[in-house]
Amino acid sequence: MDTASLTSKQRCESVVPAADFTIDQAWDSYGDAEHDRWDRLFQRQKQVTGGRACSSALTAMAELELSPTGIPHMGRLSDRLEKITGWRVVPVAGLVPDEIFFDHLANRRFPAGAFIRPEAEFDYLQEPDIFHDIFGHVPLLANPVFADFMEAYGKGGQRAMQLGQLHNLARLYWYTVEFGLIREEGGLRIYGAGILSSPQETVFALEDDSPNRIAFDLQRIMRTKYIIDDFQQTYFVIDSFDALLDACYKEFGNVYQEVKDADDIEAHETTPQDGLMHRGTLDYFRTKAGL
Ligand code: HBI
Ligand code: FE
Repeated sequence: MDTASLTSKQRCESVVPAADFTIDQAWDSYGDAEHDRWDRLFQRQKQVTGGRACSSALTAMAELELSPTGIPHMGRLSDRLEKITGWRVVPVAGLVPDEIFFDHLANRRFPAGAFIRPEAEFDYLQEPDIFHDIFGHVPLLANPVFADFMEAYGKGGQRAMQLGQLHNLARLYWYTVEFGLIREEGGLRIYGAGILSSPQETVFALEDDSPNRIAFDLQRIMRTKYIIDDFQQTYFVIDSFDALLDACYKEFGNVYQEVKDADDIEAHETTPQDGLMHRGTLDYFRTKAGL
């Protein structure tokens, strides 16, 4: 098949992955339109994350030479990242099975989608593409403490699967790695990749009165449900990456035991024990639901 005329999404869907679900990025086969789309996504997001992304992400962008000069070559990007924290970025066709995902993280390999979203999904897509994974996740992997957290998460994931409590750990990933906020000198900032790669949620997460903003609490997060197809109704705030790592550097087995029989908490709910930094009005969600 003439792969030159395929979009990167079609190519990813047609290749047979290796046993660890990695594929060849085939960097030479991206079309000009796809490189241009990366540049437009990058320029828009770079502009909106200024003053809103955490300082670590902003400095890493420069260190890793992430720029609007076309889709990055993951091997060359990994050579730069590896020098800083030992992490590499490995191309995959899309979501990989949990145990494969955890094994990669436990070995300092971040699986990144090798396809870029089609123009029709420019503003929102369900599945992580190369822009979400590289613009959203990779800069934080250059932060040594967060890099340690991500490796520990991978190892914790393997254990959670053995205990059958993966859903508790997936919530930790969701409310930190994907949608986490951090307190900095100048105020709240973003480190979650799902926010960093979304122009609308970058503003909403920090500035809208609708969502709750609650101080990070490991057990509380593991009990909290989340929504996947809209802005978050609650964001959790860490004081620092050291605080996140310290909170998670404990025997997860005990934590799983503690949350095992506890009731789930709905995504929009607050509880009396919460370190409530902002009680959301939930207006955005009520309007959306036509309430
Ligand atoms: N696969 N490529 C990819 N990227 C992810 O972020 C990802 C995944 N598989 C599973 C997964 N995330 C989540 O279930 C994690 O919470 C484990
Ligand atoms: Fe992600």
